[in-house]
Amino acid sequence: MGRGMRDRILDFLCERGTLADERAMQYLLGQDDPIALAEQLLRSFSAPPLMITLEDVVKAGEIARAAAGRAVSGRAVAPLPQARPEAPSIPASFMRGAPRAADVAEDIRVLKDITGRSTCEGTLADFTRYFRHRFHTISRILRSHPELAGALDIARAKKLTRETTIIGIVTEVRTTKNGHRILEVEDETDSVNALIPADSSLASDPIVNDEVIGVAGRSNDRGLFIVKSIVHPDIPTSKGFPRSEARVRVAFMSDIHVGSRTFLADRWAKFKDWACNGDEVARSLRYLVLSGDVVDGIGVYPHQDAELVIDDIYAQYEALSSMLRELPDHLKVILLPGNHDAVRPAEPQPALPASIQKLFDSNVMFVGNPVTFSLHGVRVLAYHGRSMDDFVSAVPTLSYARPLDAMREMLRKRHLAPIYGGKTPVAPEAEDHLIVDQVPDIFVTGHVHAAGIGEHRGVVLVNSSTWQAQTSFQKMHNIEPVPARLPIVDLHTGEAIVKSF
Ligand code: D5M
Ligand code: ZN
Ligand code: FE
Repeated sequence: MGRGMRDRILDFLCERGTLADERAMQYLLGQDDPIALAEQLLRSFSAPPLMITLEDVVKAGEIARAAAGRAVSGRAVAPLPQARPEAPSIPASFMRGAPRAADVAEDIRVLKDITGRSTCEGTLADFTRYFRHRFHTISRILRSHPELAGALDIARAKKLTRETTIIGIVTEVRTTKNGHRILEVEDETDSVNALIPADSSLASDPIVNDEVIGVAGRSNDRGLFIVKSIVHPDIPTSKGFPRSEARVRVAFMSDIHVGSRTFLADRWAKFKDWACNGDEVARSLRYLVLSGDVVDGIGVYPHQDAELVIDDIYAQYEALSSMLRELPDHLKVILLPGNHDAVRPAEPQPALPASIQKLFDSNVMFVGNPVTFSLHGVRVLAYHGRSMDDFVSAVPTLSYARPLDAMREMLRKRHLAPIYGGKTPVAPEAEDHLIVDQVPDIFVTGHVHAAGIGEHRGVVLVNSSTWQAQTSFQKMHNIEPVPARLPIVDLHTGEAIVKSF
């Protein structure tokens, strides 16, 4: 179908306050009746997103299929393009000079963890207090930026016509028919519609609901605040790596999904053999961080029971415990929960309960999700990463295949899960524990079953891999996992590698 249909679809979506990204558009164009499908698609949202993605289309199709008991369209959805990061070969510098981890005393300090400190009951007062804490904490970070030192209350800035700066929480993001973006920005005094012109270079900045930003611009006579620039809190540019004295290494895993039919026992066996009898790198591993979804759990997604080989939650953790027991004694395991684990799903999640902890040896330490701890003075922020589901659906330029990009946004926004009310359940604690208040040296997430290492302003980024092959649920969602990769970071140099099994 030609341009005519593309324009009709765009007009149809625009009139309803939304747009489709290119892949969603291509999919719609390939259908027999794109407008009817688009209409059906819009019905699947309580409020349409700024930009509809292919994932949204696929999901809406599944919901419709389940409801109608038949396919929306006979045609198959083209598989999503996936990046397949190949592990770089391990550099020689990583192979030499590291001490044996067994000779280095453990040095772990937990710096921030909700475990045992949860106070929230989920009342309306809790929510108000939660958002006020978010606003104040991130505002303080923003005010340390010289361009925001003189930021005004929104009520005052609305009365002035000269250029001013404001700080507020984004309560809504929408796009006008003409492609301008309007952010509703609120502080404790008032709120204002801030307009980002369609031709502005800021148009591609991924701004999401409930993040706190600084805005420079000026009020016009029609009550709009015309945006000149946007300031994200971000982290300082000048951060160096702290270089621990001990040259030991930390390895990262997540999403082992023990109990699942698709758990990759053979790849795990290769990892275990290497960890126990391997090279100098294996011998230099002192810590293993498990960032959630360590077991598959029970009843986490529809018809999961058909995909389980261990259908008892305790038996799943017992199996994991046996696997960890076979690893070298000096490898200290730090374990946080994810959305498949047996603890409340609302974030911040406390550590697994005592009834599960007692199944493990003392070399396993249980912490909450997220958690900040230090290893030999190197600060690690570990977060399972559920909010990436919300980032990927809210921001067209982010994808499941590129988790490091979403992680960079978390650091820029100084918040692990800014979007409230999406797929990530957030508990309104007295303080917002998902704020990145202390700048980490290493930031790790899992959840998306990819693998990668990177860097953002001196912070080492790690997305840890899975030990589970594609499930039928992931197949439906076109999620192509990159399993059995082990990111490893040197605590002395900050150097990171990924080893494949
Ligand atoms: O998540 C495994 C993968 O599946 C990860 O990429 C997120 C994705 N995922 C999880 N839940 C959903 C829903 N509801 N829609 C789309 N994609 C999803 P895991 O946490 O292991 O199940
Ligand atoms: Zn997972
Ligand atoms: Fe997960």
